Order: sequence, then structure tokens, then C-alpha cells
Amino acid sequence: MALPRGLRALAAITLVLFVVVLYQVISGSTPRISLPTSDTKTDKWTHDPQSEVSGEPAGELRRVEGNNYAPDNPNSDRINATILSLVRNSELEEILQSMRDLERTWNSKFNYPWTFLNDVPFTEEFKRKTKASTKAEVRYELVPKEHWEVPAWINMDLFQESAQVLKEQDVQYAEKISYHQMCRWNSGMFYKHPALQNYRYYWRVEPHVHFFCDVDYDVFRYMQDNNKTYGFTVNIYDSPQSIATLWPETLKFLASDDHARYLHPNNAMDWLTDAKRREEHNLLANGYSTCHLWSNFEIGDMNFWRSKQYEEFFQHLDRSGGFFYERWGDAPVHSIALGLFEDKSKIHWFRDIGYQHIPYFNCPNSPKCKGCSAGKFTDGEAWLNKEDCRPNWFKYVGMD
Ligand SMILES: Nc1nc2c(ncn2[C@@H]2O[C@H](COP(=O)(O)OP(=O)(O)OP(=O)(O)O)[C@@H](O)[C@H]2O)c(=O)[nH]1
Ligand SMILES: [Mg+2]
Repeated sequence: MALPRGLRALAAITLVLFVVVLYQVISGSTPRISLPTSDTKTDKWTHDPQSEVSGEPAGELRRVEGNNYAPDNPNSDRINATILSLVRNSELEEILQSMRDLERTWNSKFNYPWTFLNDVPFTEEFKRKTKASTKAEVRYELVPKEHWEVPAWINMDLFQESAQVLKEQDVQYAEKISYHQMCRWNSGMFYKHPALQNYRYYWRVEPHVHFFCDVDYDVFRYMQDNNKTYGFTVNIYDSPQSIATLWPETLKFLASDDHARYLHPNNAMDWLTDAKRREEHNLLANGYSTCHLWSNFEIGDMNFWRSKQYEEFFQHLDRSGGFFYERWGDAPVHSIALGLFEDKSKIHWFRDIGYQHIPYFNCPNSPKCKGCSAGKFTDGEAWLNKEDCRPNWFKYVGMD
């Protein structure tokens, strides 16, 4: 007996829904859950959003009132946070430049302590001149030898051979062992420094960077009050040759010991694995878009790096040798971990912090900014513009 048309339509819809649900259940072995993200998400990239006028982040911001941030106020409103800089004695002039900019635009108001770190002792001149550049407390710390030295399982002959191969592929700094050590230290060691144990938040500052805009609120308080884990300014593609096996190692980690349970339900997997915008990067990096939060600027919560999942992830990567046999940077390592294990809504684009590390900028359109042109991404060769992968961040995550 034929069913009435209405019932036939209902049966067809039910069947389709059943197939869709069945497909989702079967393909559910990838614990990737898409949740609605902010309405600042955009797939349209007709012009740089920084060319539009913008201001401070939304919400209540903690500001200077009377002496609440005075350097010598024992009951100040500062939270447990420090500005952090790994730097060489030879980069004194360059770090003084960075200090001048950050003090002028922000820290002369909030007086957060500076912590300088080095693998060799700082010179007296370094200490004297940096101390004279701020009213805030300054600390000088030596990196523990065991945090810096090349791990025992690294075969130095293999390192030399690999470095030659990477060099032929134009991977920058491939032969420079200290560069590999620095990347490894920034990936999995800095927050373990004994002098940082009482600190939770940090602002990473490199020598020879520029800050352009007055920032009139306590950014560390912003992170804490808004439950943010990580803040960035610039988002760029990496050299795929420097990280050829980083993503395969990441997948191995996820596939072993039930580590897939560490994936956050609101992760940024689609941002990490995008193959649409720059397919050849994804191919050469074996499934990773290479898009990363540029880590010479970081404002972060060290509790994330101190978490069990990140420690296990770092140990896995470290044991695989890729910090030396390839040239894995701390930026892709941090970005992959954040993209997988953290709620992507806790990663904040500090669009209001005007910043430059040669050759890229984050330059807002705001009367608070001086010295950079709004929306400019690079002052280098025009081809550098294609290294910008913020469009992917805005597409998959949003501008919050
Ligand atoms: N103390 C110390 N600091 C280092 C060493 N290597 C790098 N750094 C610091 O680590 C940070 C990153 O190093 P950079 O040489 O700037 O690396 P990069 O930003 O990838 O390269 P550039 O584009 O040349 O700036 C900087 O703050 C350096 O001062 C080292 O061997 N010892
Ligand atoms: Mg640098």
C-alpha cells in the first residue's frame, strides 16, 4: 500500500537525518567538536581589518588610579606577572630599544617587573643600563645548565648532517646549535625556571622590537579577568622544511596512550590543518598549515605550559629529536599545543598593541598609535605579504 505523500516526505527526512547522525557517530573517532565561535569570525578578507578604526578590548579594564600601580606600592594592583626576556649580552642596545618602547607605551604606568634570562651571566654594563631604563623591579637570572644543554639522546653527527640538508633547503639558522637550544628552551623550559615559579603570567619581549601604541590598561589583569590563556599580535606561515615531521609527531602523540582525550572540545584544529589558503605548505608540513602565532611576542598564562598535557606533549616532541634534526620553532610548537589542547576562545588577538619585529607589524588604526601606518603588515619586500595568515585565524576563530 502506497503511503500518503506527507508521510513519504517525513520518512525521507527521517532517513536522511538517520544517515547524517550515523555518519557523525562513525566519524566520531576524531574528537573534534565545532562549537559556535564569536561573531567576529570572517571569511572575507578584502582589506586589512587594522585599517579600520579600533580601540581597546571590550569589558572592564583595570587602569591607573592614584598610586595603585606605583613601583614601590607593596599593596599595588599588580598581579603575579612579569615581563620576560631571554637575551644575550651582545644585544644590549637592542633590548634597551625594546625597553624604551614598552616602558613609554605601557610599563611606565603599571610597573611590572622585568626578568632577564641568559645562558651566561649578564655583564655589569647590561645590568646597569637595563636597570636605568625602568622604575620597576629588575631581575637577572641564569638559565640552569640542564635546561639549556643539548639533551644526551641527540647525536651530534646526525645533527650536523641534518643541518646541511636543512641549509640546502634554505632553513634559516639550521646550523646554529644555540638557535635550536633557544627554540627548545622557549618551547618547554622557560616556565620551569626556579625564579618564575611564583609567576603565572608573562609578556615575552625580544631585543630590537618596537611598540607603537599607548596601552592604558593592565594587560595582565585583562588576561586574568577574561580568562585568557594566550595573547598574540602577528600570525604567519612557517618554513615547512623546518618542521616537516612536527605534525606527524603530533598525530603520533595524539594516537598514543589515549592522548586524544586532551583535545579541547572547542579546539582550533581547522585553523591548524587548513590546506585551502596555502596548499603547498600543508603538503610539505605533512598536514599542518604552518600557520602560527608569532611567539617573539607572547602574553601568556604559564599554567597552560605547566599542565600535564603540555608537559607530556613537549616530552614526546623532545624525545623525537626534532628540535635538533629539524629546526622546530617554539612558535609552531606553542601554536599547535594551544590549537589542540586549549579552548580557542581563550586565545586573544591584541589588535590594540602596535608591534614590530622585523619584518612584520601589527599596526592598529588608532589615535593612540604613533610611528607605524595602520594596516601595514610588512615594510619588507612585497612578497612577504603572503606570509600573513591572520585571514585564517579570523576565518576559523575570530577577532576577539
Ligand atoms: N641568552 C641567549 N639568548 C638567545 C640566544 N639565542 C637567541 N636568544 C634570544 O632568543 C630570542 C630569539 O632569538 P632571535 O635571534 O631573535 O631569533 P629570531 O627572532 O627567530 O631571529 P631574528 O629574526 O634574527 O630576530 C631573542 O630574545 C634572543 O636574544 C642565546 O644563545 N643566548
Ligand atoms: Mg628575534
